[in-house]
Amino acid sequence: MNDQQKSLLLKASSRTSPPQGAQLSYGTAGFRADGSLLESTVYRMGILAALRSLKTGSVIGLMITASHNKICDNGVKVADPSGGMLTQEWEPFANALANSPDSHTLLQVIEAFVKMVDIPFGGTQEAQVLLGRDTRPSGEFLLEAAKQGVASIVGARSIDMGVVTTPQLHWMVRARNKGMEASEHDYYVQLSSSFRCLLELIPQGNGTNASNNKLIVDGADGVGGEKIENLKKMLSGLCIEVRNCGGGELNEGVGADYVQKEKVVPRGFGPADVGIRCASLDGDADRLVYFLVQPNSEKIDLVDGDKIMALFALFVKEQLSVLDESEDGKTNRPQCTRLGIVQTAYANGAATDYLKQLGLEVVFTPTGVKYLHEKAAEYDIGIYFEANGHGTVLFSENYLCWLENTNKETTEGSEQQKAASRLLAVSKLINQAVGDALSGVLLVEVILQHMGWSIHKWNDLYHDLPSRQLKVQVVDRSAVVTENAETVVVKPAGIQEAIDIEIGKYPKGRCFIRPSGTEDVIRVYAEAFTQEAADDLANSVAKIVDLFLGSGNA
Ligand code: G16
Repeated sequence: MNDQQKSLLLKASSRTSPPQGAQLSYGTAGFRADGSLLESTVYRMGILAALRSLKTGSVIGLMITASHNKICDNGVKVADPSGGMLTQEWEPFANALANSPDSHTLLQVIEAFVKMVDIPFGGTQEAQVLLGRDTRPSGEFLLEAAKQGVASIVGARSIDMGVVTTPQLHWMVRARNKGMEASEHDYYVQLSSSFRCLLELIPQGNGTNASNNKLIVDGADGVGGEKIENLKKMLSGLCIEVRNCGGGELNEGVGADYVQKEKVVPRGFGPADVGIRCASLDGDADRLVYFLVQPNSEKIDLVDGDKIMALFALFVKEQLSVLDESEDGKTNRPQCTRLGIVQTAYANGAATDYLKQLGLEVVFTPTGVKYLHEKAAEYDIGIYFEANGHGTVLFSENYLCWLENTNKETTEGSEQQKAASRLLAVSKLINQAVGDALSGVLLVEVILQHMGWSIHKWNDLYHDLPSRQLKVQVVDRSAVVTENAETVVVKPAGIQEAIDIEIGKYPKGRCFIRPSGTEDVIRVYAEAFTQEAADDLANSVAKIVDLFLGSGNA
């Protein structure tokens, strides 16, 4: 690093410092805290994104969002060249940057890291960072902080993509690095054209009637509602009504997180919606769940991320079995083709059993798209979903090449060619960078039409075991350390044994705890044979958490 760079960094970073006494940590999906505390963190992530761009020679993304969190919170997520989450190898550097107490320490941290990973400085290479934000009021000033962070690195420039969904920004980063057109309009064009292609490939006789084509979307009063309105203009074959489009408070009694955790109707929905297919996005539109309003009740029938995954898996499996048979009846598909299903401990036990009964390979990772995505990318086709509605379908480059060839080489209009075309269209429709509620909605809708299914038929694929999720406030959530994809607590000593004793009291009981990486709480998940038992199990384990780690409030 030359002197000009050093003095630029010192001068620019002396303007902001981290909030006193706060220990910032790169969590499940980047940093999250009250928006007013994040100026220095976002500024510093601007520096990190610019350095990452220099190191990789690729475009990097920086998204300002706190997704499902309450409106006063904000956060920052970094998108790597592939469009996926920032490589985990750089997370310790992100933590060190965010927590450097002053500009001199910050400079030392940067100098040491630049040397360690050998970042090319002062060359002709230009660093480029795409910036985006959701609709939170603190987003505007935090975006300025990000711009200044990028500008603190000589040769780096930021491009402001404005208010976008998180998956749109990730998609843009991926597209730019592949040399493709990457505006918001290009995103809508890709989604709508691949959706149309899948509609055209629906077997004759299938396809739902017009009255079944109505979908009501809850936009969580976030960025997704407006974006789905834009997408809608380019679609035919689907009637979408959007509610909670920004007029009310973000994520308050609305959105995918609320609907999935509370299992009640979101604001703006009611008895008139009974029988109609409904879907909820979260605040930055990277999660999607479906639901049905129950008659005479506040409750809903939830069709969560697990069930979306089951639908996608069935469709992909159906296409693979067609491809298995060549036109002369011999096996056609490459022997090595692997379809993998990735879940977390939050997956309902009934969902996992169902997927295994289909003969699918099911594996588990800790919570967090960064873990699921990495695992799913090991397969030719990897489908990952969290029960909370975050997920996608990944296709390996090799497998896509094979599909392209099959599409060209098989007889025009044959079943094999149609199956290959469908999978190719799915790979373009569903976001390859990260879970995306907008592309998820379109894939769900077209598969339901392909199958000729109502949401009821889809929901009946299997029946969820009753479950309950709770949050417990504790003094220090980092005191909880877990193993085995978060199913076993290894610290504090003795807590797992106490949880096991509770679980033993309930037939089909399952329960785990883990520290949240996006909120300052311990999460408790319980599953049992009846709703009452699941509630009791969750409540008694919440008391154990309070006893061991306590706030004294449980
Ligand atoms: C983020 C992650 C998800 C994770 C969720 C909750 O979602 O991307 O993978 O499931 O946080 O994480 P935790 O339980 O650690 O708080 P989002 O939609 O909030 O960005």
